[in-house]
Amino acid sequence: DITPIPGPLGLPFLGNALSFLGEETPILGFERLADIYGPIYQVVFKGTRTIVVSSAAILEELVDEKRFQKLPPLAFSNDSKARGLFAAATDDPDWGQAHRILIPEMGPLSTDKMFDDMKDIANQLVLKWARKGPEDRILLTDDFTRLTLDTIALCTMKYRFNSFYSSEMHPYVDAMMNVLQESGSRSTRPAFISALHFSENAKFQESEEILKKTAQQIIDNRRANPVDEKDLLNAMIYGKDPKTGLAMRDELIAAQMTTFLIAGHETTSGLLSFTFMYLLKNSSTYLKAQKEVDDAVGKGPINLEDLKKLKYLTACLREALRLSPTATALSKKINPESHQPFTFLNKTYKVESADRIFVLLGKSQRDPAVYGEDAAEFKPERMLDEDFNTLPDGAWKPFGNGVRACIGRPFAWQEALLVAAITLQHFDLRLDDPSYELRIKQTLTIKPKDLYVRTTLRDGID
Ligand code: MNH
Repeated sequence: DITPIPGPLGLPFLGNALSFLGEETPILGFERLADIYGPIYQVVFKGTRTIVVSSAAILEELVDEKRFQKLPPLAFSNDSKARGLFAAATDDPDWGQAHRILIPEMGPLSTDKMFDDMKDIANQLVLKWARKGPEDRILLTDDFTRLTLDTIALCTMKYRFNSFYSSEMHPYVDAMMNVLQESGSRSTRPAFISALHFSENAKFQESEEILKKTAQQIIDNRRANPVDEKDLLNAMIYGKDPKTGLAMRDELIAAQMTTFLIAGHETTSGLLSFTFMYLLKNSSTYLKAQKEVDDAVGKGPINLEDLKKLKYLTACLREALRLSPTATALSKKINPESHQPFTFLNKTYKVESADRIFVLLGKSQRDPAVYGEDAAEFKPERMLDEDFNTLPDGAWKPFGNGVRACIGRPFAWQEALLVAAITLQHFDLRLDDPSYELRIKQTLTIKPKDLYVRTTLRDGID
């Protein structure tokens, strides 16, 4: 007995695109429809049915890799000569090759070795805030974006953007923002309307060129000045796929670099911004986190071993990523050989192989069935190891799942923990506007909008 999936009526051939046109934060549009139509509903974009899911119980079915797999986003462009890890399909040989070469480079052992470089950039942030002092009104998201961009570039390719030494963002960042913004809009806009956006399209192409050029420059520079370093860039230039014995071609290396620079900084910057936003809006959690850092680290330089002691701060990061998953959604499709329908709340829903399944993590991770009636509140206590490790499978998936899960998770975690700890250790932060209420800014990822803070250097710290 098949239950039909509810949803708004679409206009023929525009599908449901119209209701999203002009929407600055498409993810909130999807969430609003979930409030109306419930934990499973359907919309039609560009002739494809999208089944939008908001419950942890359904996500628990979707993470079963025998039945479902990742459906890559409509990529950054139509240029399909070389797709990076994030955008490639799992059966694309380029994905397999890059995955096998890069997985060991991004594991916990490798990220441990990046600690000193991470600290190098974190100290630049500390120095800037200390020198500028409490008179400076800091747009927190911008400084965290400088930090995460510089960190991913230094740690993985020994390249310095030196973002803290200029007031403008690096042209690369502008180009990237533009590509992200435009691909976000394109994903909900009918193709024939996109085709009419002439100036946007020209700028999009120009931005993509900047991204490619920057990546190729870094590769050329490395070939001209080889370093005896076990970093990601060397792994890509000299590494061989253990399965095929083949090395990666330049074009594919460049695609991976763009992927790493984009995927490796936007999301972590957002995570840090949201974490501080929640800590500052919930002062008891701020004080608790700061005290934990004081007890574990003291006033001296922080080291890698200290991070493992920060159980509460770890829980704060998990809780922030639960409430505000910076990568907002997962895209899935049914495996061709699997014909089992969904069951949910004793109902059966049918999924076709042409359907896109779209999981709203901001909803599924606030599911009252898992987190209770206070699911929307920031309560880091519920994310301490014991409870965290026994959560149901579909309850917390901000890094995706299975073979296509985030390859940068250990990296992001180490960086976020280090930076949160080092700033709490050195500064007292406060909101510039104590009555700040969260608003969301969305490119492909989300960040808190207009989050301004002030910082005061604490006593006895140098
Ligand atoms: Mn990351 C895939 C979230 C940090 C590089 N990342 C994913 C996916 C999610 C995700 C979700 C899976 C998407 C999907 O199923 O379609 N990533 C995050 C979050 C953070 C993050 C929330 C930080 C917080 N990611 C990072 C960092 C890097 C990185 C840091 C690089 C160092 N992520 C990737 C890459 C992929 C990915 C590369 C694609 C992996 C693959 O499919 O093989």
